[in-house]
Amino acid sequence: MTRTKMLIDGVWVVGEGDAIEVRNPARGSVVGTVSHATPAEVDLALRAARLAFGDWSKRPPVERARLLKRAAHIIRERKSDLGRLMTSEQGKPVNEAVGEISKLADTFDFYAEEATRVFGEIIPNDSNAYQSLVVREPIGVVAAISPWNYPAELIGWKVAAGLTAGCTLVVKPPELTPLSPLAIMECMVDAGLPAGTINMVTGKGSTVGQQMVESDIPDKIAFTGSSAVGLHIQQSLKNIKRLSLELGGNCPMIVTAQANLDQAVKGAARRSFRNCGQICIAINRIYVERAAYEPFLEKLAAAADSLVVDDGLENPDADLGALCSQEPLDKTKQHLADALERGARLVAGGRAPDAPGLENGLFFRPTVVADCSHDMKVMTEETFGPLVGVTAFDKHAEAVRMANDTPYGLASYLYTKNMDEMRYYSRHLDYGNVAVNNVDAGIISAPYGGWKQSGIGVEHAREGLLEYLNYKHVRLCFDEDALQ
Ligand code: TAP
Repeated sequence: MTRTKMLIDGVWVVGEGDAIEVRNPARGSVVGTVSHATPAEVDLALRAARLAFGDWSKRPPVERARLLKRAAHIIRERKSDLGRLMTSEQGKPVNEAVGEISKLADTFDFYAEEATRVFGEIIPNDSNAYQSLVVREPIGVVAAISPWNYPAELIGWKVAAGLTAGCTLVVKPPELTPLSPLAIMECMVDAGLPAGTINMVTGKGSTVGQQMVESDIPDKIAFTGSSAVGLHIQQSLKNIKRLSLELGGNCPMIVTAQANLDQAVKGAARRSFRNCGQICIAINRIYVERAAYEPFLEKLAAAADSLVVDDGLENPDADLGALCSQEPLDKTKQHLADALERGARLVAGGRAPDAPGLENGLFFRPTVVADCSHDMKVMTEETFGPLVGVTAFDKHAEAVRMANDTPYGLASYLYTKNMDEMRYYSRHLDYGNVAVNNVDAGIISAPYGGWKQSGIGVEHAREGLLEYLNYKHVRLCFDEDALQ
């Protein structure tokens, strides 16, 4: 099997390191190989980005925007192939993968449009002889590192915002899903991105990623991944750099007795089980006001049982495909066993699907456990699998206390039709995102980031672009008297 090449300084290189096999988690078969980048190759990529920065950062924004729009167009043209490639390495059903590719193209278009709207400010001084200009300039070289659950989008947020700002990048895709990110790089090269502006080196985070973090070349690290690795990255920096960390979550949903129960159940099933729960903003735990508790549980169990779990290549519109690797599957089973041992009630799932043809894949049915308490892992740790815990509450203050009882602060969800409840909960939930009567907490046009151990900085929106820019204060002194 030929190795898929890495992109360094505009050249596709095989790489001199060991081969890494990429597997289809639905079948266990090898779908491709990539190289483990050597330290010299990582260094070459970082140096190429540094060299390319001079030209790229000086180009007029409209020119950078034109290239990003062309990349968006090419990505859309190739979305079916890119989607199938993603499914073959990540496991999500093809329709979902193609949807992710479309959102990636939208991200490029969004930031291409923002490119020409990076304004500065004019600030009056104490004396009329002076004026302060505040201008924004690109930070420099960015090392971008991202995980496997959304192989295209999470890289896209960094690449689109970074390139728009005038930065150059070296990207390390996840070891489990490097093929679709490399194919996206091909789109960018075909769009005409100059050599060195965007580079991609493959390999393990603990070596390739760590080298990028420790190198003194990048001016910024843009990282999405677990809180443990995010903290490790923060602690391993060897010089001062800008840092964005988009980290883990442990996201609560609150359903009051005033909610539209059918809508709440639909939202709960979607955000607990989409992408097999392997999403940082997945609903991990649900608190339901006691009057609505049993009806909600009954409907959620039925909704979970109705979801189709299948090989995502064979069945593009399945609801759930395979989990991406053994690790989230094992964690799901551990959290389920822990909950049942501590007295939770299994109301849906709890096992692998029994359909023929799925025996070699990493599949698990969407699973709901009820009557949970806060000593269970399902309620306090991020499962990152198709498992959700549910419990009842009596007082709104109690629901807020339980929802906030976590070191994380990424996203929270509320279902109610009562305006006072909307106001109360959205004010008291300690989260970077609160979605009310919907479960789409992250949209490209609004800032998206976590509080507490869920990270620092934001992605998406104008604010996500500002993360790649430095302020420069230019203080001007005029001499109007000389004109008299
Ligand atoms: P991690 O293990 O943290 O890996 C994320 C990335 O970091 C991978 O590319 C990994 O490389 C790399 N990495 C690992 N060790 C590194 C090191 N020492 N230095 C530099 N890079 C290193 O996360 P994961 O388990 O793959 O992803 C799931 C986690 O990501 C969850 O906690 C989830 O909540 C979080 N997540 C957060 C968000 C947002 S927006 N907040 C979005 C998606 C996911 P390899 O994989 O190649 O080893």
